[in-house]
Amino acid sequence: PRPRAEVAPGAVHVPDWLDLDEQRRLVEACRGWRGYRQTRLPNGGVMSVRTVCLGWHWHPYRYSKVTEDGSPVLPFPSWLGDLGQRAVASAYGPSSVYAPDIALVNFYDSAAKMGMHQDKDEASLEPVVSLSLGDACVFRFGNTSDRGRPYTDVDLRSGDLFVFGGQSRLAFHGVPRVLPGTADPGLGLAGRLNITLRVSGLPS
Ligand code: MD5
Ligand code: FE
Repeated sequence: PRPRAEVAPGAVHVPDWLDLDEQRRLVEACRGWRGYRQTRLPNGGVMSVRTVCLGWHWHPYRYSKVTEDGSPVLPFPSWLGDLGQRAVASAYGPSSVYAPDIALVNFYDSAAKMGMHQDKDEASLEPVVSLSLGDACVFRFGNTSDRGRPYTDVDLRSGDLFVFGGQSRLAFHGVPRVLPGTADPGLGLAGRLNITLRVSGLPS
């Protein structure tokens, strides 16, 4: 089995955190959330991942309660907050408290990538919880100064938990590639889903 690892201070990888039934239930939930879109960036680019947001909608580079077309953002379900609390307790210990109010759900087809970036649009520096489903990917975990080296490449597989907090919260990171065909056939998912849970720091 792959060991749990603190890749950098505050960045904890917990392989196989979700069992196959929990993964299936999360994939079903992801299928039920409608409105996956490719985000258009202010520089004219279009992201290759397809995203749906819960709780607060991410626009590059701010959060609001409405999507680009003016429809209300989907609600953030309380069960997902409970899952986030359990995730942070697994990574950091049972006394940690965590109350996320944003989920960004990203779907990667076999060609999708995410360039190196920082997650700094949240008004809170509480941790980000990442849950991976379906095909594995190469996750590139970098430094807090720039997009370049040093970085560490981590294999993120279906069911893995990654929690990014503390000194790692503002690290650059990205997904240089998905590894097509690596998902458990029993999951019924071609491609990769990633759920990130975050704390907005905004008034509800
Ligand atoms: C993904 N998603 O696999 C990644 C996993 C995103 C995004 O990057 O913004 O949707 S979440 C990785 C993450 C979040 C916050 C901090 C750090 C990594 N980090 O310090 O490396 O689709
Ligand atoms: Fe990110």
